[in-house]
Amino acid sequence: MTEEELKKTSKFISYVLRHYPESAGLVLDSNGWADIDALIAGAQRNGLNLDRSSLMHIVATNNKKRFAINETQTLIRASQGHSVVVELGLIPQAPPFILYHGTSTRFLDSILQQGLLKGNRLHVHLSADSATAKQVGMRHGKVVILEVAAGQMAKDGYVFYMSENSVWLTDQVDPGYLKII
Ligand code: HQG
Repeated sequence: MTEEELKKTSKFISYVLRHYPESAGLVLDSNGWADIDALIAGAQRNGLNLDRSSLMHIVATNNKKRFAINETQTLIRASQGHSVVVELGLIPQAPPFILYHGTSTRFLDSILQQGLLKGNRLHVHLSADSATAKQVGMRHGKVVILEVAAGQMAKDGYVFYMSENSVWLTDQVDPGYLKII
């Protein structure tokens, strides 16, 4: 596969494992796992040239380590970013004092009023460093980075998780914990 094909296929896998498994004829179990052979067949039906070795290559080289494989190498799931309801079995973890969220300036008024909301996804996504937050925010337009007082939130009883690929997750962030930087 060319770099372009790898990227396109990786996006397809994210899409089906996070949002629309039925579009590839997949059923996720309650923990978000899908059968690898079924995913390969579904990708092929959607015109992608995927086989087991290229799938394993995509999983191993994905720049954000977006996908996890089970021990017997029969199942695959996305490590975060779902809109379908799955139980990832994440264990609450004490966050660093400060986390970051990159977003677009066009969302700012709403965010400063309502706080960060998870929208369609299962969690609000936060980054451990501002450079990552900048990249996340740039996907949406003119970027603005918010500092999140995660340490204070934890003291106030909010729960944080870290996904298997090191994205910080929480349910919501009230405006009082946000600061534009
Ligand atoms: C914004 C990528 C208005 C929020 C990234 C964001 C991440 C509000 C957008 C993962 C709002 C949702 C998730 C409010 C939040 N009013 N807008 N009250 N609260 N928003 O894509 O965090 O590459 O669903 O700021 O790296 O950008 O796909 O979330 O701009 O980890 O693996 O609503 O996706 O990972 O956008 O990104 P998204 P996100 P992958």
